[in-house]
Amino acid sequence: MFVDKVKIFLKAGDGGNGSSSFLRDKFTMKGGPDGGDGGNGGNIIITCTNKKNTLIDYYYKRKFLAENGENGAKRNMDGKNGANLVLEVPVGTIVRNALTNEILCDLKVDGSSYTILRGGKGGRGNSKFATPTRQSPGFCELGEKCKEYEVILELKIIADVGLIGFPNVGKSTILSIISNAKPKIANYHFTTLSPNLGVCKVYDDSFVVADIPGLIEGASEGAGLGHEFLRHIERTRLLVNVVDASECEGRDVITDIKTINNELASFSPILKKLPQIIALNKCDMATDIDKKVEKIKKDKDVKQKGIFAVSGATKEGVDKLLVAIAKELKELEPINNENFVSNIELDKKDLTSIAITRDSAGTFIVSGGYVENLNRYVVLDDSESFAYFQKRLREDGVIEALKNKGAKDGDEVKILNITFTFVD
Ligand SMILES: Nc1nc2c(ncn2[C@@H]2O[C@H](COP(=O)(O)OP(=O)(O)OP(=O)(O)O)[C@@H](O)[C@H]2O)c(=O)[nH]1
Ligand SMILES: [Mg+2]
Repeated sequence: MFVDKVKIFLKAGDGGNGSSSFLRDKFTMKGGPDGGDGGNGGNIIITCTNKKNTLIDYYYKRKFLAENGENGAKRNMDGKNGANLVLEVPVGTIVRNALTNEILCDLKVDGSSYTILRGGKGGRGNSKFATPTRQSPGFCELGEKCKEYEVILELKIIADVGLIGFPNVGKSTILSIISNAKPKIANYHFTTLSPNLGVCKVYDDSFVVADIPGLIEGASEGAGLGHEFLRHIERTRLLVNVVDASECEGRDVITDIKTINNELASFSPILKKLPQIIALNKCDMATDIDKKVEKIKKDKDVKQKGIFAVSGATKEGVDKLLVAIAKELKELEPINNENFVSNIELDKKDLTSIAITRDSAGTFIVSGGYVENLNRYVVLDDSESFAYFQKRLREDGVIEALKNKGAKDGDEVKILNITFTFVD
């Protein structure tokens, strides 16, 4: 099955918690703090590869979690870091934030990678908080927790040339002659169900050709299979409009060219602008080829960079078509094969936001990124840690913010899991 668009869930690994412990053994009565640090959580990395050509791996399994960091332990044992999770996608895969649709990265270089989510930092163990004046810290840090995000993976094939046309006109046959590809060829409509790629060699040049499933009238709105695949040719530089010159299925060459062009134009302005070569195929069965070529040439509505009479059956004219494609490509801007990586972070860390609400009993509830972050550093039943918590609330403006919201002496305030009485 060819899968070219999926929505998946990603979560980087949480950081492991630091440990709070003191050395105790039969030789040491009052050993110092020996709680180790938590390990860092694993990152989620997207790597693109030429070895894959569909996103099928992400169709059945939709949730991807990187490993969590292990907690620290006594005897200064640090927790193990969580392993990174590497997701392999085909070259040409665009990753979007599913909430905003913003592009996060567009990987086009085989083997290149992008770290989409970073694992949480491990918390420090209590031994890290020992100072000459504070020899027995009874607190440690919790590991940083990571949130789950939804992203869209979207494959957009990168090829120099796109072969387009009605079903059964011989697109795949032409691809099989001009390139190394071995697409399925048969005498019925919609033989090709997903894009085929082939590499063509003309003397010293080589380029990639994509053959997409047949288009029909209304393809740009979803008729037939076309709609799904039109976007795959948006990244090509040149189109070859393959037409059945034998008109054997009751077709008309000019009508066919125009219908296909209308579909391209209604699908996207990018497709409308792409230069086009016309291949009149099945000329072994066609009559009046020269007249047909002239008719196309004279039609001002048909913009073309050359008309070639060919036969996929006898291979007549195919070489000339190939040379013309190679020549045309030389005139065009080279394909943009560079990765794009946006500076938008999927998991922008929120360490500062403070939200104050009141519940039905009138208790002030303080929440937000600031509070969640503070949670990592505070152990409420440790007096030193609690003193630090109070200091932070004052210095970081939480007390001030509460006053602004109308908190007065004696009001109840809930932050994290503790409820206390507000004293100004
Ligand atoms: N006589 C003749 N038959 C051809 C020629 N080119 C292709 N065919 C035949 O036309 C039929 C369709 O060819 P395909 O290459 O599968 O056509 P397609 O455009 O890829 O079709 P879809 O994938 O269904 O869109 C096959 O039976 C081919 O053998 C040609 O030049 N002359
Ligand atoms: Mg085909």
